[in-house]
Amino acid sequence: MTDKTTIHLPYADLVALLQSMFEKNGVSEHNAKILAENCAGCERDGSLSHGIFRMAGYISSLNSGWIDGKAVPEVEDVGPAFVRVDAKGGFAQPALFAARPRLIEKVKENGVAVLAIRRSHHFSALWPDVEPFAEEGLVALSVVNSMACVVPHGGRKAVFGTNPVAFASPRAGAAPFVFDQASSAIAHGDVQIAARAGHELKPGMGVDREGQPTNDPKEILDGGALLPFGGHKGNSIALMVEILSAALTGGYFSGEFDWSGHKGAQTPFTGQFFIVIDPARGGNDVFAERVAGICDLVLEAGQERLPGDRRHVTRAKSEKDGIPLSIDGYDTLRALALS
Ligand code: NDP
Ligand code: PYC
Repeated sequence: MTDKTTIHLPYADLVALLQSMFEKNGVSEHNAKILAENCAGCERDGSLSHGIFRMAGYISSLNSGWIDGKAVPEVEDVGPAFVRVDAKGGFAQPALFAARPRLIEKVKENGVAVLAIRRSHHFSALWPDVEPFAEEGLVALSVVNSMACVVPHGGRKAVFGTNPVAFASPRAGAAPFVFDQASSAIAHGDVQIAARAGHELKPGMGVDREGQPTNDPKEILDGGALLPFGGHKGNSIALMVEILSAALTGGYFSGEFDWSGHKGAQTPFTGQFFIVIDPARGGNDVFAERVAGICDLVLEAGQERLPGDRRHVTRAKSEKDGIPLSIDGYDTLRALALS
């Protein structure tokens, strides 16, 4: 029996649709292609909090004048192992794209290099930024801060963003090992999705506007806040992300930028940081086999699956059958595209 509530779109068709939407809303052709591939890749892999669900937010932000969709990032070579980019108020992904060749050259030359992006908007998942490094045999770690919606452990006022950390490593005989996780108990996007669907959250994820624990996503969005994952430990990771992504890069902290003059702005204007390592410099020529070995041990010990496995299963299915979009989601997207 065919499912009449879902349509399946080839990746290339979704990219083309999203690219035209970005271009129609003031993004240059070059930047629009990068963003469309990123967004379609999230949808293809089932990273639904950062797939087509985000298009309304991208468009709203662009139309508010908060982002420069045509920004041309300025890449600066500032040391043997240090690349810096001023994203000039544009998106982080074109800044990464512009800096990548120089960054990889430095990693090959020195065994390690860092990339500091500032004055950038990041509105997506972080795994698409690190996974390609691991596909080229490199180890990569990236962090990005966002907008203040997370109260520090034991605190009363939102200071941190949902501040994800993503890590990617080559793994012999399999796709790279990749994890990508917010330092809040749940990503803000998933709170919005739960609110829209009328679902309660698990306990321990957020507080209402009075600072009282709540499982109601609407109360969290309406003046409440999220909590760091894992109490004081997640809190320190969120703080580290602010330090690396903003203090070190010259970008804004999550609670520092002022978007009040841009009605409809939704994209955080912060910074992003990367460390990329050539594992061959470790003197261990079976690095990727060792990574596969420890992953196997974890699975043999009883962990049901590894991070990234769900995405790869979803990706394989999308590549075979097309990317599943609910008819409602597709109609909303097309309405946005025509508006
Ligand atoms: P999840 O908690 O859903 O997943 C975090 C990681 O854990 C993923 O790598 C996931 O792999 C893995 N994982 C989940 N369940 C299991 C399991 N049962 N066993 C083993 N591994 C598991 O993600 P978050 O809610 O923390 O974040 C969602 C997204 O939001 C991320 O992509 C993040 O980058 C993005 N985000 C972006 C922000 C920004 O400022 N741009 C801010 C905050 C979040 P898998 O994917 O395979 O399920
Ligand atoms: O889901 O927390 C989130 C988020 C913030 C910015 C982009 N995504």
